[in-house]
This record gives sequence, C-alpha cells and structure tokens, in this order.
Amino acid sequence: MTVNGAGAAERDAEKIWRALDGFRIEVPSWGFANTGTRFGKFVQGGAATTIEEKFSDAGQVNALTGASPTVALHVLWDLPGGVKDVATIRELEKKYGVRSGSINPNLFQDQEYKFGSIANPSAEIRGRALAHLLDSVEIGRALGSKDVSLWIADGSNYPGTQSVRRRIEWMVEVLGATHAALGADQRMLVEYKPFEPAFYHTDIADWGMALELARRAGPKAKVLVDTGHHYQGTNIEQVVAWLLHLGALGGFHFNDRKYADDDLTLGSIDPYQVFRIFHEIVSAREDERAEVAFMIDQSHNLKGKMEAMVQTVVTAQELYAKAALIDQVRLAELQDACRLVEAEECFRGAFWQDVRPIVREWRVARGLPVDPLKALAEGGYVERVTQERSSRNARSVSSYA
Ligand code: PSV
Ligand code: MN
Ligand code: MN
Repeated sequence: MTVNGAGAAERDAEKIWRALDGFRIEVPSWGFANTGTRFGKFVQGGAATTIEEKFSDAGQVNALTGASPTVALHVLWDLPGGVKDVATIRELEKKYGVRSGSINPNLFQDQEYKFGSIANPSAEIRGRALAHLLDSVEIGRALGSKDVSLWIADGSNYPGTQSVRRRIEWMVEVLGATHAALGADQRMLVEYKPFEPAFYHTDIADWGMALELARRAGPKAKVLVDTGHHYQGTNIEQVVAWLLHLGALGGFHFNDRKYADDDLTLGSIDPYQVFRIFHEIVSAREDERAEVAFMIDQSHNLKGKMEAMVQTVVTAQELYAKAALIDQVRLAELQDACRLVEAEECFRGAFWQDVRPIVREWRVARGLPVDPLKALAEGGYVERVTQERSSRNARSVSSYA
C-alpha cells in the first residue's frame, strides 16, 4: 500500500492499519472471574478462579485480537501474598505470553475501611492504607509494570458525619507519600467516581478533585477516567480534552452503561460516545497520546467472560479505527470557518463508515484470526476450560467485591 497517488479507499486503509498497529488495550484480571451485583453472584462454569486461569484467559484474548498484551492485576485478589507472589506472576507471564499491566491496590474490602482508607479519621488506619499502597508500588516495580492505579472508595453516607475538608488533607498526605516511593518509570493514576459505595459524599468524586490530588502528589501522578464514573449527561470527551490539554490524562477504564457504573461491554449502549472520546485521543499530539493507557474495567455477569472480553477488544479496535479515519486537517478548516453542517458530517461520516472489511484485512496481514469471536467459538477454548473449571466453580465462588 502506498500513500502517494493512492485513492481515498487506500488512504483510509493506510490510516486504519497504522492506528491498529499502535492500538493496545489492557484486560482486567477481574473481568474473567465470577461476578454479580450486590444482590448476588452468578457462577459461570468457565470463569477463572485462580490467577493462573486469569492469565490463561488473558493470553487467549491477546492471541485472538493481537491488541491486549497486558493484564491489570488487583493486589488483594491476585497477589494476596503481596510482593512474595511476584515470582509466581513472572512464571505465568512467561507461560501465557501476556505481561502484568496496571497494579490496582485494594483499599475498599477490608473491614477496617468502613469509614475510609486514606481519608479515614484514624491515623492508624490511614497508615495501614499507605503501607498497602507502598506494597503495591513495590509490586509494580518488581514486575516492571508502569502504573499503580488507585481507586479510592472513601466517602460518607450522611451530611455532617465527616469533615470533607480534613479528609482532603489526609488524602494529600498519603498520596504524596505514595508518589515519593514511585520508581523512575512508574506512575500513579488517580481514578474518580461520583458515588457508590458512598452515597452522600465521595472523597474523590470528579476529575477536578482527582486532578488536584494528582498535582499535589507530584509529576508522576495522572488522572484516570473510568467511562462509567460520571453523572448522566456529563460531556466525557470534553473532560478528556481538558485533561489532555493539561498533560494530566493518564489513562482510561473503558466500559459502557445505561444508568450508573453498570460495567457493560464497551459500545454496547453508546458507541458514538466512545468514538468521540477516541477522536480526542487521535487528534492529540503524539507525545500526549503516548501517555494514555487504555484499559478495560468491566464485569460480565450475564455474557460469557471470554466472549464479552473478545467482543470488547474488537469493538475498541473498530471504534478506534473509525476515529482514525477523520480527516483532521479538513475538520479543522471547517471548524475555523464555522461551516457547521459540513464539519459535523466530516466528523460523523467517519463514525458511519463500515471499517470492518479493512480491520479484517489487517487481521489477516498480521496473522490473526479474521473473526476473533468466531475463532473463539470454533477453537474449543471455552468448552475446555468450562470442563476443567466447572466443578471448582460449582463448589466455590471467587470473590469480586
Ligand atoms: C470501581 O467502580 C472500579 O471502577 C475501580 O476501578 C476498581 O478498581 C474496579 O472498579 C474494580 O472493582
Ligand atoms: Mn474503574
Ligand atoms: Mn467502576
């Protein structure tokens, strides 16, 4: 394929191939485990219950899609022994051909975090939360993984029961100490969420709070945007544009939702929103884009875990390919001239284009299955692991929180 003298179709293909070659999205270990709602957990025969099974599943998703070479780990769920478990993880990385990605501390499950972790009024509990964060930094360093990804569930349920302002100071202190422990190649990502589990105030409720805490912590702290963590109607792509502008966007947790933090598969409800977010990334400067980690954060309660994950990665690739099709130069000209309808058509024309034939060609050229979901269905992996895992799944249900 050549750029010079190439027709529009060839230019489109070239753009898409380049975009796909550079596109990576991390899968979460917890996306392969049994999950449910706060009302109950639904057991799937093929769900992963051990860290080895999670690596095996992640390896399979990467083999089918070529786009997910790393798996996010949740410290308490995947490395209950802390740093001591690093050697096991290293073995699994070799065996299944996927590396450890972001390290997710767990500051929400322990009984002592009932009134908060890093914002708990008890200095002793804050100290233990910090110790867990420092362990997580150490795990990340030992595994050579770049990001320690923090979601802080702290908050309160009733007005007047906690001092919002003193809690800010406590968080600043702990996050500063965590930042100080980061290695040269490490970052910490600060995730926000408006509510749940807390229902009156959440200590890091939106991107402004996350940004300020990240800034106060230091230059290696960035903001993580989980697409499910906004009020309805929030213009998420505008948040993304601002964070890019400020050099503060560290990464994403992708999922979709209809109501709140539903953790549905990407693009299942509003693919146009994902396209709009990707447009902000694609139109950013190369150095800004390099800083943005794409991760999946989903909970597949009704769909098969493997099918849902492959479907998500494929959807992400297709929507990213669509965003790459936008003629950025032309769009900027139309925007500057305020030719509104033409600008809008230039933008959404890319969204409506069926990129799947080109994505299929790319898959073949890269030695990947032409249709990953079909290859999964025909490959026998799900049947095999269901047979191997079903008796254990029937007996015990792995914890999700
Ligand atoms: C919280 O809702 C969240 O999005 C955080 O990223 C957690 O780490 C993840 O879900 C798993 O509970
Ligand atoms: Mn998340
Ligand atoms: Mn969430």
